[in-house]
Amino acid sequence: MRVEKYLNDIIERDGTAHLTLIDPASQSPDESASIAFAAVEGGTDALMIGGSTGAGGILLDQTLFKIKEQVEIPTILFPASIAGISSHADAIFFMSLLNSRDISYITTNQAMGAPLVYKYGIEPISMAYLVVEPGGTVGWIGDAKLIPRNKPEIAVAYALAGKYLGMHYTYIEAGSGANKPISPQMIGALKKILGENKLIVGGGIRNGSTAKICADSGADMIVTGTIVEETTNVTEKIRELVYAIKR
Ligand code: 1GP
Repeated sequence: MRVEKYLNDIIERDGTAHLTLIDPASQSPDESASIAFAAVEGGTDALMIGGSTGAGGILLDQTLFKIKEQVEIPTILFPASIAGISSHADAIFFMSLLNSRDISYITTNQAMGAPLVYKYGIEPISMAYLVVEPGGTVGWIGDAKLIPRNKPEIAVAYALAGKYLGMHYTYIEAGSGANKPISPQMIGALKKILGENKLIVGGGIRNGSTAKICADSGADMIVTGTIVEETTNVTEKIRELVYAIKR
């Protein structure tokens, strides 16, 4: 419970936590470590490590190894499949893509991966994962029956199901690089029914004002990924996002 408690304590203290998503397939392990270092300088709270395509094997291990040489904040795996598991991470978002049509993203990868998580002693953080339109690469790979962005009640139904199944966190996202983030109406409706359970929001958040709208609407954690790959000054960009969402 160490990483989960760390995140929950930050939410308690600051109102909202910021997570930086690093995709090992997008750059070299050394470059990922530089991004991680700069993101920590900017005030990010933890790193999510994963991606929909090619983020496994030696590349994943080396990325984590290099990152952990540079920073001390928690590294949390965000796997697309069993290939996204590494013994070098602190924790894993042990998630089920509840609105997938493909059972492998709902329970099969989880069953195949669970013995590795146990063997490696990685902390599992139980999470319901929901993908909203446009959904991006993860929507396609995960064969998600995309939740319409103007139908909060459908997102609420899935999130309630996840909560009743015992998942502590709900991650709702529009897909990496989405042209629009999750709507404030959907975030608000989700937070209302989740109560103490934590709500993570990501996909298409590129600046402080958008992050603030998500946080003010009820997000407990904000995830940004694409922006750290695009910006020329990671520290400054993360600082802008962190400043906007913390009290
Ligand atoms: C992907 O929601 C995250 O799971 C990050 O999205 O790349 O658009 O920040 P962005």
